[in-house]
Amino acid sequence: MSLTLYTWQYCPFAQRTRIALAVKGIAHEQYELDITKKPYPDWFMKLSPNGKVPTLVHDGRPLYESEVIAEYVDEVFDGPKLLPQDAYQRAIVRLLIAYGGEKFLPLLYRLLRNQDEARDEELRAQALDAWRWLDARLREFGTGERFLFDAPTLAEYSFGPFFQRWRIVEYYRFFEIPDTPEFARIRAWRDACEGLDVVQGTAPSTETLIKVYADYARNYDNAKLPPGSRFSAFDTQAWPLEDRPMPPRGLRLQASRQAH
Ligand SMILES: N[C@@H](CCC(=O)N[C@@H](CS)C(=O)NCC(=O)O)C(=O)O
Repeated sequence: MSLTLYTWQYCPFAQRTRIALAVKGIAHEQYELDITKKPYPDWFMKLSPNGKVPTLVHDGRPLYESEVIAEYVDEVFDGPKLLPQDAYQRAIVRLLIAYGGEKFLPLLYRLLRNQDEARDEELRAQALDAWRWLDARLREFGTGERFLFDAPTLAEYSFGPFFQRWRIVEYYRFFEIPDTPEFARIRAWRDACEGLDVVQGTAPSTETLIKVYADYARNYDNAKLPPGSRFSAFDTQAWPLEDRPMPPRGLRLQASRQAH
């Protein structure tokens, strides 16, 4: 059996795949794609026509989209189940994951990339609505104390990486979840997801994520070079993380131009 994961260590979706493989205990090769070097090699585009990590190649057969990969891995390999046995619970896990990809994460990027400080409050309020929605779903469908159900599932393994990335927005856009009863369930779930060993063990530190996503705070995504920068913040080879100071909180393009 051969299994190779094409990954990028800072990507929350690739982390979901790394978590799935770690929970199942599946030995595999890992190939770190340099997402700052475009166009990607032809051989990679043949495996992954959307040009995205994660991409998993199992016995020569490629697969992409982290949710699809996780379910495939769960079906094909032995080890602890990533999805619940119960069909209704499985559906709820998928429902939450769909919301994560379609709503929860895009709101994170919108707030992080916002350059108009006057709009921060509105975007923070929209983001809080999404957290509130999740809190309500956890109360509606959850049967667990801290996890959604009794034991972690793909819901926790998917949202763990997302919650870790919300820390970036706390830093750059002063986003906070109010410490009120209204958010008690989602806070407890966030802490439970982030606290899982497998989530922590597959993620860079918060400080590293803050440094790597500094260009997003200046609205330059996916390794695009902001004016005046020699290197993309994604380019940890050309610009080693240990050589970088912590970027200022509230960073935006305008502020960073003034700073240099
Ligand atoms: N829906 C995809 C999203 C994957 C994704 O957006 N990966 C990003 C890194 S976080 C990527 O490969 N970006 C490279 C590019 O767009 O060039 C999944 O769940 O796998």
